[in-house]
Amino acid sequence: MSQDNCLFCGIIAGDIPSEKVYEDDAVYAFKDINPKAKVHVLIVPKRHYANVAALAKEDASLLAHIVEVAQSVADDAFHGEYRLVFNTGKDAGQTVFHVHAHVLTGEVLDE
Ligand code: IU
Repeated sequence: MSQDNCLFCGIIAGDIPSEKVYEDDAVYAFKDINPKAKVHVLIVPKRHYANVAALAKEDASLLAHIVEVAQSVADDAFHGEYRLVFNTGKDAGQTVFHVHAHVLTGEVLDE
């Protein structure tokens, strides 16, 4: 279910350009336009949830699937090691209110 005026719903629909990394029936993954690591991929569920707490409550197996996709991105990019971040709420740095996992990998990360 997509939501009007949602940037990531627009990316999933192909209305807004993105650099796709992976896609299946449930999720879409693409390169972050402002990368914070050598490899910075965003993984979003195709169904719109505002944040990770809503996703966990409504569909925990979809959240687990996002973790599996993150693992696979890092397996390809950097011997399976990665940082997985869900900014949750404006004051925590969330700017797009369609849940997305930041996968940071491809290099040794600062603490
Ligand atoms: P945040 O956790 O909501 O702050 O993350 C939003 C991310 O979406 C941020 O890292 C942006 O660089 C990224 N992004 C993008 O990849 N493509 C876009 O068209 C826009 C934002 I706007």
